Amino acid sequence: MTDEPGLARESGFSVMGVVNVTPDSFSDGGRFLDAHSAIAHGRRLAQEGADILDVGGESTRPGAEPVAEREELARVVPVLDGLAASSGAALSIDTSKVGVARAAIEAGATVVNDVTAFRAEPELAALVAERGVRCCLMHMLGEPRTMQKSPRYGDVVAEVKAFLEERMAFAVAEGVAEERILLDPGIGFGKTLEHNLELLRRLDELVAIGRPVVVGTSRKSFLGAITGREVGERLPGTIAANVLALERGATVFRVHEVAPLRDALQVALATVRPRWSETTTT
Ligand code: HH2
Repeated sequence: MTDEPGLARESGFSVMGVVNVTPDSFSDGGRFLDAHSAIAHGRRLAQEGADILDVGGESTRPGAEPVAEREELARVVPVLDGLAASSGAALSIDTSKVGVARAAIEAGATVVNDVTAFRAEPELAALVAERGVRCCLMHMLGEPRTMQKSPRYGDVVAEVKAFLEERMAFAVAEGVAEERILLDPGIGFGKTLEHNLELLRRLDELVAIGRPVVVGTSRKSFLGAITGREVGERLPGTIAANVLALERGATVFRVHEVAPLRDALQVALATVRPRWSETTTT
């Protein structure tokens, strides 16, 4: 953990609330497409205890079509403006485009969450370096349009780890301070059910890289594959996956429902790392 806003909760973990301003996101597409409802949703998540709000204007669900930069900007900038003025949470921009990230940073974003880890637009690394913001580098095999078409690995954890180390080295070579980098295994991004479970089971191997690990399991299809639940009924599965990730050392949790996750993570953390409960209970 660092001492930066949004990551330095006394509680020992950070919750990243998802604010999708898209017509087609896999679990909440179209619900918050107009800026007013997206801002109201983000505020609500912040009130529930989100440390970071991750604002996205392009869906990355399997099969999603790319969005033009102008459209992505029109979706996210008003929402970031509104949340910067009123939410009190740190703001993250979920984008792979340097133009969108630049405008988002102008509007107050201090985290660039790039699911391509600077592969789509490598110049994004220099922007992150120059502005001194944080970045989240995520693993994805292939690209959203095709990533779920028979993904294959030898050792999924070793390959994801090598990828994240290589991307981190690239970012650092571009001038990004190492302490501003977060890493994410990319649950559901070019992975089968078994790959996702193996990554969660051995998450400590990614934590060993030495940077905060972000996990995004919320409502994802691997939970549906196990439980048979529809996308809106996957909160219990989401909680289980996040609690296990916390136990293995993840510190940032990207979720659609903040309040129940906070409670679950607080209890889990008090159990596995008792020193945290000493500092947060009276
Ligand atoms: N998952 C999604 C999007 N962005 N970013 C990170 N760092 N980690 C993730 O696991 C992750 C992410 C997909 O979830 P969602 O935003 O709900 O859906 P969509 O991409 O369809 O908008």
